[in-house]
Amino acid sequence: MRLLVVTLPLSLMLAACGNSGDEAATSPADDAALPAMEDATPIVAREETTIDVRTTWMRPHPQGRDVTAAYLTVYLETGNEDLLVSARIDGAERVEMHGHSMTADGMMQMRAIGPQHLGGEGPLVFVPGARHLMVFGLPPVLEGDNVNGTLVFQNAGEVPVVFEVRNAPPGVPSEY
Ligand SMILES: [Cu+2]
Repeated sequence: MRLLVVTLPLSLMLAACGNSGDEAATSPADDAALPAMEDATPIVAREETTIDVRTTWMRPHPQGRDVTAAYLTVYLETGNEDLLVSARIDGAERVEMHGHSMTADGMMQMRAIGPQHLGGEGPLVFVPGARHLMVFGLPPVLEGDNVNGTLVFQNAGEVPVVFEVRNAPPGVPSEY
């Protein structure tokens, strides 16, 4: 799997990822510095499931950028397990699932992650500063816009979602 890595001091990480400011910092040299982290796709039983997706929101594009981040929480409503394989957003060139990890020297890395398991461990949470969707090549969106997307699950198939464009997480005043 291709790795997309941004290494920044922790203090910059929220701004970098939430506001998508530093995707351009990625370089092959960063990849070489990465510890080996295999994205072995979990094996998930084939079964019928139903999925409930909540708290779907997306940040407005930072000025002059075409990269932003989107967030959501996925609940398994019926069934034992499923796998979130990928996500699409209407009008975007591509969407990657990203995660963060801390290196031994205290740097945060943001990297593309593989399919995400949904099951006994509770809901699959995508929030600022942690697992998130990175949205590339979407024409600029503004607070108040709604953007359609699709989550692709192994068992539940394609689940449509609507991302509300907000400056702050739902429930937090947007001056936050
Ligand atoms: Cu990211």
